[in-house]
Amino acid sequence: MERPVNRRGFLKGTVAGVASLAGASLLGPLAETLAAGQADDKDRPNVLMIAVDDLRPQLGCYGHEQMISPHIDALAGRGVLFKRAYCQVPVCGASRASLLTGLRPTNRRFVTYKTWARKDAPDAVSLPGWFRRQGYETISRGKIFHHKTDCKDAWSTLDRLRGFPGYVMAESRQIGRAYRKKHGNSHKQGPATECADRPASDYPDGKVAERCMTDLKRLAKADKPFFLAAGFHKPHLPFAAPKKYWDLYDRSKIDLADNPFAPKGAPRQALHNWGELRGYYTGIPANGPLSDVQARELIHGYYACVSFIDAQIGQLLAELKRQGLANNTLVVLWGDHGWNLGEHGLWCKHCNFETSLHSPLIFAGPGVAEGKSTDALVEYVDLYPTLCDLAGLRQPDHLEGLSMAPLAHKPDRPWKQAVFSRYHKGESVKTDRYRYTRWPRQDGEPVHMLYDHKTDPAENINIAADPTHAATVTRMRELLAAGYKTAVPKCD
Ligand SMILES: [Ca+2]
Repeated sequence: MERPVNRRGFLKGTVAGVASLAGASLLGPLAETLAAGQADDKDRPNVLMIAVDDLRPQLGCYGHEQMISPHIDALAGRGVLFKRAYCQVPVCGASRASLLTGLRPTNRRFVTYKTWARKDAPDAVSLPGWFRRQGYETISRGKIFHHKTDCKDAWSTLDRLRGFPGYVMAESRQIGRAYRKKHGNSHKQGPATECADRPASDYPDGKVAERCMTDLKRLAKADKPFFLAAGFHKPHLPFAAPKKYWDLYDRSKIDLADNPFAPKGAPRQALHNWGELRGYYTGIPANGPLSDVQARELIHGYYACVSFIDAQIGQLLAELKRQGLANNTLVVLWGDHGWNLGEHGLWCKHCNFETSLHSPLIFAGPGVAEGKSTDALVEYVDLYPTLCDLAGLRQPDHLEGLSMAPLAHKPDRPWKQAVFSRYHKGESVKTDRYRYTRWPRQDGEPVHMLYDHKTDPAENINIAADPTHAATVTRMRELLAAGYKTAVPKCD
């Protein structure tokens, strides 16, 4: 059931959004005023942006019944769950830089985890920077940009807690130090998992939640709107979470991936040796698969971290409500990319499969339908224009995404034909039915893969070389070449 929206909420949530598609002149003076960013500051909704590092849609609200994520599920229950949202780049720094600048990756821009938004896109005003210019108090807690000082002028307050690796046990840290010393490699870490009988407040992510709750108490009395960004570090490796969240799951009942093998016919460019995980002191070989025991422990750790962060988010949202802010605060939750939990024989992100690209996205608040979900294809580059529209701010000219505000109000409307992602030189496009990924040709032969999500949703058989699918390959290749500007929905 949709929440009744008042006139202001409706205008902010829908008409201003449609304005970006159809032209503000059709929509009347109040909508134009809001769309043009001329409303009074005090009338604007606040924004609570919740970023969760390495969170794939492994949540109850995405149909994973074994997951214990009641607070994120409840957030979806009072907003819109985007069931088919995709990151632009499946690696932390690049994904965040793209999302937070509203620009898409290229083969030169937003490539690796070390990406700096400010260096790769020096002329683009970032999402928090744009809100700050419009009179918002902007606060960053925890991990928002990958680098703590990236676009630092975007924030009224910048508080980057030391969140990595996030161990709480001295023993874990000592193992890490010894491992680095032994290998002479600063990237070596301690154990890949840590289960400690310690309170959330001992962890960086517990502190992120606590400090954001303190912010909300103060902001509730402030005379200007806020943009509060809460950046949680887990479930990024290492999977360090309080024991009580490990205890939520029975390890013996945790299922392993049912496709722990490379897809049939996948090119070598599609796969990797999950070097990120192999850098942890886990006793795993430098090459080759994990044992089932190790795989099950890692999945258990990932689940524990998801439930741990879910609890922190629950506290934050409860404080939002306690302070009387829930009705006038837009809440958006995103991961920053997907994660492989053994599917395709892979761990971590860094690839062009659904497991790495499919990402969680939930919107709730004024102008957003209540308790709805949508199958529309959307992208993380769409977040920036969406938040502008829902807050009644004009969009800056450089944005390359499309506002989802019309979709947030009416989740079943027709939407994009395709969404686009890339990882290094592999460019990928997803339509309703297919995912096609292409790398630069080698030796005159195309290097590509095509998956039919209708018959093969787990992406186990690359059908790009199958002559019966030649027409689809051609169509997908043309779609990839035509790019995102041709894949937008038609106005209605
Ligand atoms: Ca990440």
